[in-house]
Parts: sequence; structure tokens; C-alpha cells
Amino acid sequence: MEEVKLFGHRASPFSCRVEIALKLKGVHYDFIAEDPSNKSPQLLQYNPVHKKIPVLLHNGKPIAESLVILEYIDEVWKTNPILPQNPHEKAKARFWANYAEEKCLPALFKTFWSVGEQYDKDKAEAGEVLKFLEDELEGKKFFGGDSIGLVDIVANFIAFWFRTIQEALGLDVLTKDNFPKLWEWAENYVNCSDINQFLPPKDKLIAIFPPPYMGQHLVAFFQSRLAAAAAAK
Ligand SMILES: N[C@@H](CCC(=O)N[C@@H](CS)C(=O)NCC(=O)O)C(=O)O
Repeated sequence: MEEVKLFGHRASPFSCRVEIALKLKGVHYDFIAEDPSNKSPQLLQYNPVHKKIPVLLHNGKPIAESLVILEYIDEVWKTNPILPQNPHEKAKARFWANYAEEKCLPALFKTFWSVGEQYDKDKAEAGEVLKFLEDELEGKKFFGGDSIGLVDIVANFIAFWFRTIQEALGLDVLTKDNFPKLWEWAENYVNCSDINQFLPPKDKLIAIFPPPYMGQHLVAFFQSRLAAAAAAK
């Protein structure tokens, strides 16, 4: 009998990636909810370098870092591949997954805490970065083609987390008008039944991001922006 455990957090896009991959593969697993402000001794033992969730424990062996875990899952459980089989297509999927992670994530999240001219600058930069993803979707429903693949799973923070927080803060970085393909992709993604069962409720996502997820200053900043957005309505 295989033992599969996931140390994660329901509000984390990184942990959610792993749950989605396990779901797509039909792998049964135990979910162990970690408290980021009081990490369990097991988490610290299994991920002593980064001390972060998610960690997948497969038959007693830990694997850390969500992108690494996704590739591991795809190699171990062969049904419903999340990476293409063709070497060139596979290399491209890895390229765009890394692009989403290393370029898009920081550029998008930067827009959450800039205001005024700095916001305009950060928004323009995020737009330049997103344009490449928009073009990559040409003629496709998902980055993986007709079905969800590695890039879709990695870019989950754009489809749900970023858009949810953007909406709450009243920002307009990624809109239906300026990125129609990305918007449609995000809608398809969050409305997919294999996916949406793992997404945290929107209101909870906004409310629960506690330190140390986000520093206390950022919580205060979010609260002030939310108050300003509410006052402007
Ligand atoms: N690069 C990591 C990022 C994981 C990550 O940032 N996890 C956050 C939760 S969203 C965490 O465990 N934070 C606790 C901490 O930073 O101490 C991955 O892809 O798995």
C-alpha cells in the first residue's frame, strides 16, 4: 500500500498546485494542514532548507518545492500526463512554467504594494511580462492545449490568487480588455471542476493571509487599500 502525504496549506497556491496534480492523476493522499506560524517538527525535518510547504511524502521519502514535486508526480504516476511526451514540447512547457514562476509571479505581486506613479510603472512592467503568456495561448484553451498541463498548474496564482486580490484592491493589471486570452484561460481554469474544489473561498483568501505569509506591514497595507476601495464605492 502506497503512502502519500501532502504537508500543505489550503490558501497556498504552491500547495494547491500539488493537490491539483494529485487529483488529475487520481492519487489518494492524506492532507496535513500546516500552520505557517507554528511549523510542525515533521515539516522542518522534511524541508530543512526552505522550511516551507508544500512537501510531498511518498513512502517515507520527502520531496520539496512545488515545481519539483509536480515533475516527480508526473514521473511516478503515468496516467493523465501533465508534461508533454515529445522532448521539445516538454522543454517548452518547462520553459513557460519557469517563466510564470520567475518572471510573472514577482512582477504581478509587486503591483500589490505600489501606489501612484510607482503603481503605473509596475503595472506596465507586469503587462510586458504577461504579454508573452497571452501570446503563448494563441489558438489554445489551456497552455497544455485542450487539457490542463504543467504551465496551467504553475500559473494557477494568476488565474485565482492574483485576480482575487487584484479585484479586492481595485487594481487593473490583468483585465478582460487588455489580456482577453489570459482572462478566458483564467476563467476556464477556475471553473474547471478538477480545479475549483481546491481553491480557497475568495473572501477567506483576502481575510486570512496572516503573518508570516505576508509581513505585518503588508497586512496593514491590504487593510488600508481595502478600506480605500470600499470608501470609493
Ligand atoms: N518555491 C516554493 C514556495 C513555497 C512557499 O512560498 N510556501 C509558503 C506558503 S505559500 C510557505 O511555506 N511559507 C512559510 C515561510 O516562508 O516560512 C514552492 O514552489 O514550493
